[in-house]
Amino acid sequence: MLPPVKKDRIITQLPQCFSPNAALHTKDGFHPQVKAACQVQKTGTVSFNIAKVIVVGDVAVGKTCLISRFRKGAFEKNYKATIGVDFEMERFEVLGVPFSLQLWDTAGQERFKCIASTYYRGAQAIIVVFDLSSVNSLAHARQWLEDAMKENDPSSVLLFLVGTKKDLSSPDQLAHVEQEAIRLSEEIKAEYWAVSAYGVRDFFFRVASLTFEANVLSELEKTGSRNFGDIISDTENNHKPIKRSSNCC
Ligand SMILES: Nc1nc2c(ncn2[C@@H]2O[C@H](COP(=O)(O)OP(=O)(O)OP(=O)(O)O)[C@@H](O)[C@H]2O)c(=O)[nH]1
Ligand SMILES: [Mg+2]
Repeated sequence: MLPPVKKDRIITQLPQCFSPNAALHTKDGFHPQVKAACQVQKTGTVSFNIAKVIVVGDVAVGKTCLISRFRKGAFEKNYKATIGVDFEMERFEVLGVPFSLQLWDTAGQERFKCIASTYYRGAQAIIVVFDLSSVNSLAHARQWLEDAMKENDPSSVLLFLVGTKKDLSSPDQLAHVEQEAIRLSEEIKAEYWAVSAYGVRDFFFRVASLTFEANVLSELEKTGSRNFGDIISDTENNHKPIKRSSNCC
């Protein structure tokens, strides 16, 4: 039997996006259907209590630090390249329902790309990481996304574009790169975040909340409780449609 979820992994409210200009949606709470389903404990089955998340991006942009900072609260200064792929599981409780993120941390080094890409399939969220102090790493983000999308269903996967090493950028540099990153996020329908390895909790809470919400809505659709298409294009409620075509990049 699993131990209870840690107190600091309990999510009772939808965390806000980083930038309303580049968000998957800007509603200030979980979808009413999701809240209702959780209340009546329709969500107690296992099929959507877990989400696979893959983390991709150039070498040394900070993918491993992003995850380890959240999981262990530690920041590793010395660079240790990921070999192939690493796997971590993080448990949450969202609206009273146990929920886990399977975090797949892939290697950025070219020579491991082939191995790492075999783990891309079946992702519910893709986190494309770039270094805010390296414009090149942002330019490569599109290619990472394209590769990861080949193995996934573009109409349902949630995308996050995350700039790391915020602490290393000057305000001017940051403003310039962020403008580009937000433009790209809008284009590929990703949610944009800028973080440093010193503070990543809000970001992972948002990933957990949005994947949870998407899983529950998808399950409700499967069971015929409502039409999923109505939810994601509900612009009246500030939902931005997340449906995208397979040639989005
Ligand atoms: N200052 C600063 N350094 C960071 C930050 N995040 C990562 N680093 C440093 O960047 C280097 C690379 O970090 P990793 O997390 O190992 O990079 P990675 O993307 O996992 O690299 P690969 O596994 O080779 O693809 C390390 O030396 C980290 O200490 C950050 O937010 N701020
Ligand atoms: Mg790594």
